[in-house]
Amino acid sequence: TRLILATRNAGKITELKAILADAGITHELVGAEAYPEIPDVKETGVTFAENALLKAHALARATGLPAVADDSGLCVDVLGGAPGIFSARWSGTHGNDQANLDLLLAQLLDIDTPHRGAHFTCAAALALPDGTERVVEGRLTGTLRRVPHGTNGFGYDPILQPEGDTRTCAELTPAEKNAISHRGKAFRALVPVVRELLG
Ligand code: ITT
Ligand code: NA
Repeated sequence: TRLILATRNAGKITELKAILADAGITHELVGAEAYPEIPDVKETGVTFAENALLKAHALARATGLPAVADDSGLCVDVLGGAPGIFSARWSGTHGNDQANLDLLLAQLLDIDTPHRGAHFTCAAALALPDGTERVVEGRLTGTLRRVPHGTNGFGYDPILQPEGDTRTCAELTPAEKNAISHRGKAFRALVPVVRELLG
């Protein structure tokens, strides 16, 4: 049976397909781009979990199929957790990864702090057409580099260096990133729930 990936972010879809398949999920995984007639839901939540649930419910309701959604972002210690849930639109243009990253680096230069702690958070939500819902979270902690490195991944990957590594997330292979990432942790935690509710 089909499991909808309630996201239009190509970087997430690539990672989710690998994470869920590696965890033994055999459902046909179909991204939201297969349903262009379904409008994007307004992300009006104030937490990652709320936004992930909004996106999962919208797709499950509109398709009549189970849906999983990912709401995620980068939380910077010296910025009080910003960009956080606003990570995808930090520069003003939703989904402009380069502009978002450039603005964040400029803001950190302005602050000129040696404190470079940050983490990625991912909320992974599952919603069924009947309204059943579950949500779990995962985190990847590290430090922010001053200069972007690497070309793998997406978003803020070129500046986040995971704790215990000397490379940025964009210098990891996809398998290395998925093994430690916020998204990998959240969706691996969601897999038993998918099995319990979908079989
Ligand atoms: P959907 O709502 O369609 O899923 P989106 O890109 O709008 O796509 P979010 O609102 O969850 O999704 O925004 C997530 C942003 O956080 C994304 O644009 C990245 O900039 C950042 N982000 C999340 N996970 C990341 C990762 O693994 N590596 C780098 N940046 C990440
Ligand atoms: Na969001």
